[in-house]
Amino acid sequence: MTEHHLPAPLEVSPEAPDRNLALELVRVTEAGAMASGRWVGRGDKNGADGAAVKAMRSLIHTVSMNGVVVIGEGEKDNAPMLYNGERVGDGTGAECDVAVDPVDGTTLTAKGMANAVSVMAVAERGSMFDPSAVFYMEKLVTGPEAAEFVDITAPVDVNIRRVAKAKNSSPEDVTVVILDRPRHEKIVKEIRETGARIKFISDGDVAGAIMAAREGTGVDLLMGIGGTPEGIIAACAIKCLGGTIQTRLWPKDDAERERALDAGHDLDRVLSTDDLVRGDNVFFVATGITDGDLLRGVRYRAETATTQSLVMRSKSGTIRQIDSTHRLSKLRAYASVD
Ligand code: VTB
Ligand code: MG
Ligand code: MG
Repeated sequence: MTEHHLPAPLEVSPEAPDRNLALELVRVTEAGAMASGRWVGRGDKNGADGAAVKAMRSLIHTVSMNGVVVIGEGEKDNAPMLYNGERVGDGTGAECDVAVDPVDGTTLTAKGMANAVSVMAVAERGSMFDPSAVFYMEKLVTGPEAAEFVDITAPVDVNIRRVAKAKNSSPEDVTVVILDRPRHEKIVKEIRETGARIKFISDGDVAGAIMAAREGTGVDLLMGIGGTPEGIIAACAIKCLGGTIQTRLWPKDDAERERALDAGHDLDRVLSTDDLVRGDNVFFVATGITDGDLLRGVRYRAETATTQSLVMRSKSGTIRQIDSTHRLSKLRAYASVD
């Protein structure tokens, strides 16, 4: 192969977040997972969340970035720290938007159920959608194979048939992941009528979205209504994985609808991957808390804890799965329950 057959080098502006950032960020979600992992099955979701927030916060300030939390705790989980507007990182480099969900799946953690993860995403400053107006959004996620054929405004059966066709299969071969909620009664019926299979999750639609976008998980589509912050974090993952996320804000009542309209939101507008996170300088990291479809959960031994993480960067499209062994004696600060 001659030299000009090689891909052109990626253009990275000197102000853009450094590529090594991804590997720095993973320490933060590892810390969150190791801390909340001690709370697995203890029936205390706030305890699990608080432990993750505390651990992440103690490390996030050592990361080489000049970050502002735009999606944090606070509103939703009443967590005391990692609030929106908080500055995080060591203050070096270009300003960036930071999204954190110290535990996506606090109930999953409290009950020792599958797929609880500690997640974080970083992108250029001003690139993430502001999730504060409407708590929920309607979501549709699929991977690269079917991405260009789906349309959240089309009927459910149309999307399922199109995904099936894109994958040279039939609707019966398609598996849809959806949060198990009464609000999904109608969509569940419509999915079943196509013959498609359903994987219900009780929480954690960031993991659900990644399952839908990633090859080899046995899941082809995510549908249904979940949290807006989780939609933006999922969009960061999709930016790295390929595929698409299409969403629409879904006000839970008239008061929220009015507030959103007053704030200038167009509730019919389809917000897709690029609306939820602009640009191509997106970093996404997740560490498993409990064992799940994507990641193994934290394991503790006498001297060590092991974690498994997903580390991705949109610019290069590299997906890393990182298994780490941590020396507990050196990490007591965030590896114990108290
Ligand atoms: C959603 C989903 C999250 O909580 O926000 C859900 O996006 C809350 O749904 O992944 P309900 O209000 O219906 O309980 C999660 O499942 C976990 O934070
Ligand atoms: Mg959370
Ligand atoms: Mg969450």
